[in-house]
This record gives sequence, structure tokens and C-alpha cells, in this order.
Amino acid sequence: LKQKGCVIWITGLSASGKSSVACALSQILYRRGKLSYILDGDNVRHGLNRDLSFKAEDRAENIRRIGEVAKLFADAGVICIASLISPYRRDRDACRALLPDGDFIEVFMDVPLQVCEARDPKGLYKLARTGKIKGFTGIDDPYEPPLHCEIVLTHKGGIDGSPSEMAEQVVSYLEEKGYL
Ligand code: GGZ
Repeated sequence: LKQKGCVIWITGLSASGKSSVACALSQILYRRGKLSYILDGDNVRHGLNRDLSFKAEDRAENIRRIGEVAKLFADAGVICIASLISPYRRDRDACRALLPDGDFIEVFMDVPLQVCEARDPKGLYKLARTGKIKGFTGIDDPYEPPLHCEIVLTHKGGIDGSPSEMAEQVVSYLEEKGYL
């Protein structure tokens, strides 16, 4: 097997585009003959992590489990794409510490709350604003942006910020670092 595994950890607010970038990235990798696997917080919460709520200690456990599973995929030579809010720096850093240097690539979806809230694809921000959901990230629960991440994806910038253009930025990074 020639493929070197790694973990692409995509963090950001709800509706910041994490899952879309994860999906676009996995499609590009597939076309290049590279094996990848997406661990999406929202999906994993239906199975492996269905016992977990959104309180801080359960979010920490959600992130810990996904970090451990991502490490297993990377060990197996797969490019594992983890997309979850992962709002706490401490929890993300603990996942980073599971992997050899360089193999944990943190990607920050730097999209302002106002933009995420305007998108509101599932109406969750509206429910959070009206108090029907408590402890919603960005509204009445914290989000700690990374201080030193490998890649920052912004919704504006020179290019228009479509998921596939953002995914291409990750691909360039992987090429540069020898993962592709
Ligand atoms: C944040 C919530 C919440 C609360 C439900 N806070 O954008 P989505 O809807 O489709 O994906 C979000 C998902 C967050 O799960 P994660 O596993 O990524 O979160 S964490 O890393 O913090 O454990 C959102 C939905 O679940 N959702 N309630 N209170 N997002």
C-alpha cells in the first residue's frame, strides 16, 4: 500500500460548511484513487455516539471517540476526514496528540456566525434564538476557534468559497506535505 494515512479534522460552527467540504474532498480523493472515509459528527451521533448529548462533557466524549476512530483509520492508511463542531480547543488538541506529528491536519471553517445563521439549513439557529434548543454552539454555548491550525477556509477571499474550491485548498496542502 502506497497511501499514507492522516486525519483531516474540520472544525467550525453548525452550517459553516464542514460536511460539504468533507464530501467534496472525499470525491476529489476518490477520483485520484485515494481511499478516504468521512466521520461526520451529526452521523456518528446516530450510531456509535447515540448515547451522547450536547453538554460539554458529552461533546468532549463525542470528540474523543471520533478522534480514536480517526486514528484507527489513519493507522490503516486511510485519509480520514472528521467533520464535527468540536468547539473546545482542549478536546481537539487531545485528538491531535493521538497522532504522529504532521498526521493531524486541523482545518478551521472561518465563517462568521451571522453567515451560518442566515443559512440555517435545518432551522436550528431559529430554534436556539427562541430558546427551543438550549446550549446551541455560537448562540448560548461556546466555540473556541483554533489558534494554530494547519488550514483556514474562509467563505469569502479571492475565490468564491464553494465547497469544492475549499476542498482543493486542502488537496494542495496534502500534496505539499506528501500525503498525495
Ligand atoms: C450544536 C447541535 C446542537 C447544539 C443539535 N449545538 O449543523 P448540524 O446540526 O447538522 O450539525 C450539528 C450537530 C453537531 O454535532 P457535532 O457532533 O458536530 O457537535 S460537537 O462536536 O460539538 O459534539 C447541529 C446539531 O448536531 N446540533 N444540537 N446544542 N449543534
